[in-house]
Amino acid sequence: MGSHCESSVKIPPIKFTKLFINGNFVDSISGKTFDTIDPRTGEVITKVSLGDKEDVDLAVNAARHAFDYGPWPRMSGSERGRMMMKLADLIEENVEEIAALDAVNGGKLFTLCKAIDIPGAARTLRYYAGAADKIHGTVLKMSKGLQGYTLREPIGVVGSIIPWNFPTTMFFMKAAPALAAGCTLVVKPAEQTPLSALYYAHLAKLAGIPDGVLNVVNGFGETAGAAISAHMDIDKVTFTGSTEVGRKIMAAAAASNLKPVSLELGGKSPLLIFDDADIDQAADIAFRGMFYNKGEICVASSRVYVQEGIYEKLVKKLVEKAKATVVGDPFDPQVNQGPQTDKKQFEKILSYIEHGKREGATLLTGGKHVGQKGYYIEPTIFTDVNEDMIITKEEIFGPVMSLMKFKTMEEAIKRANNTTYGLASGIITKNLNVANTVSRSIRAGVVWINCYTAFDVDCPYGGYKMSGFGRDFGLDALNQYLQIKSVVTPIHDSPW
Ligand code: TXE
Repeated sequence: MGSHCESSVKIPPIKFTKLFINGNFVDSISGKTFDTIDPRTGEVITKVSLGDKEDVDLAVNAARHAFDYGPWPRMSGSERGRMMMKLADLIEENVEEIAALDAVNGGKLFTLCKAIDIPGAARTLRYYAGAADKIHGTVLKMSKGLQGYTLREPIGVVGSIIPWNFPTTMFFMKAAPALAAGCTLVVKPAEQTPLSALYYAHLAKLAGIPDGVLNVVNGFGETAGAAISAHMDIDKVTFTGSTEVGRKIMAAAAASNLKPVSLELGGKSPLLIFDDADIDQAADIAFRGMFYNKGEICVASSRVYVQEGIYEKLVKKLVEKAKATVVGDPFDPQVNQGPQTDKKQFEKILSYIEHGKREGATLLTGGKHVGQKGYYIEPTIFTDVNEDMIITKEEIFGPVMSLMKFKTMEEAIKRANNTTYGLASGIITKNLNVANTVSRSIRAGVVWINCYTAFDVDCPYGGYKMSGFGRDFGLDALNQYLQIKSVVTPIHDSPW
């Protein structure tokens, strides 16, 4: 395990720390702020305005007004698309600064934020910008002397409640299709990572997106988040986060105005590696699948099933990779794994590791925190585990892999499906028939064959079972921000 390196990149001054409502940065009504923390040290980066229910009300009023009377839903799709393209350009122009915000706020590797997350946001905006002028209904040749057509209209004011593991990706995964559809939004970033969201609000204004269309309210889940899910004037909520909070959001939506919700909740995703796999490639895929973004990724391949013929060799390779991982400052280009996002997650992960040891699993490598300060944890691999153990059942959301051995494809499918979750899965094999059979048998929203975490904006992604419902990315996501209106008219004396 590598050392805890020191930072070499200068953190830019933090420019935006207030709430963004109706096109302006404003203090919260209470005037209260909260500390946003640097997970490298546990120290305060800056204070950010603390939004509560009253601030959510203001933001919803602005979004409502912008939707009911403003130009955004009424302008042509190509005009909306043009502003979204402009926003994408502005993001790219500021990539260094935004990447530094996500790295210092979320403990994410600076180089990856710069190369993947932030350019990915621009790409997501452009994808949906291109779709904005292609939203149309169908003409219905009806029976009984009727003729009809459908309109696909924006659903209205969208509440977006997002987590901290991919602050940028999550922001645009929800906002880009909603904006393209003509919706207006109130976004609540996670309390751990508000900084890049505020930067995006600033850029949206520069791009010409009208006031009130995109509002950002920082705050905690039980207050600002709960106010969004229970709001009578929000027409849809999109959420990514824990299963527990997903339940609360759905209940609040049902108890208020029955707004539709889409939920992307956690996972405990299986990766099945068959005997015919190339061992080096399989080890790369499995390791990256689990330890990417320090295991704080909802699709993490946290249950790795290896066929018995290659099990010993693969275990050895994975342990070597874990030991070679440099854990340290996410700004250092030599570092492979930064700190966990916050103290709560850090403690939760360490307690799962202790639990695993108590349950009788064998700790092959890792298991300890790294350094004297900050939230660093060694890449950790357990073996001698089974599906009844807590560490194999529950989402740990940190750098902890469970490795298991299987004999037959049928056994692997059964064990892979032995989970309440169904977000993602993977298969590594050269046998096309095995790949096809397994991909049809696994109950999960994504199946990656001979790859893992292979995301792209044009590929829809979301959960089966308790991993939630609804899809982010792809044109399917756009549909979640649209509703269909049927228009019907009699047609008289037509011979057809
Ligand atoms: O999630 P929360 P937490 C999982 C992961 C992690 C666990 C807990 O296993 O260890 O959840 O993380 C807002 N009404 N995932 O506690 O609380 C909150 O402010 C409305 C998986 O951080 O679900 C934040 O903006 N909103 C996951 C967002 O919900 C509420 C990503 C997510 O926080 C709320 C993150 C409430 N009552 C965690 N309470 C994934 N699927 O990628 C909280 N929030």
